Amino acid sequence: MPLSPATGALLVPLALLPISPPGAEGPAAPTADRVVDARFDRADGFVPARAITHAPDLVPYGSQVRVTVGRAAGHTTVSVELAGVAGPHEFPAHVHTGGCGADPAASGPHYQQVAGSEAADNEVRMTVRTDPGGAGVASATVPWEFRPDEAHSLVLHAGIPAGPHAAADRAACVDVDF
Ligand SMILES: [Cu+2]
Repeated sequence: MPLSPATGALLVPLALLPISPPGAEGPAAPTADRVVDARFDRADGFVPARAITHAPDLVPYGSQVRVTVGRAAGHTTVSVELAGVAGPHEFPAHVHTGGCGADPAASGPHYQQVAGSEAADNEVRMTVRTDPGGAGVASATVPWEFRPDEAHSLVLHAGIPAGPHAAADRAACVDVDF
């Protein structure tokens, strides 16, 4: 069905509204923070979710996440804010290479700046410690910038001591194009 002229006239100005803060425009864009706000949902929903929970007991449907990626002077800072999740709890959080999927393993291995390096800051890792109300914040800064199109998710691990890197330990996943 074609849009009525009135509807079209309304849509065009809305589409042109700036969605970034004024400072994010123009040449300054590469240093602007990138923000992903999402609510965790099931992986097999009718509308593909940007944030998927694999463990609703720890990360309930509807709980919230904000991931902020900031770059400055060759450094990258990744911040994670959680609300409405289990607490108090410690969620190890890492940047992974793959996108999120119904299979927790879809997010793939950790992104590494230098493949195979054991350097402490070779990966983006942090631990989000939530309060009794299920809110928590953490951030990590590394002295490099992501290679384009090689890091696609932030994974929240359940923090199960027996399996820190098993797919079963992946409690939730957020799609972020770092
Ligand atoms: Cu991980």
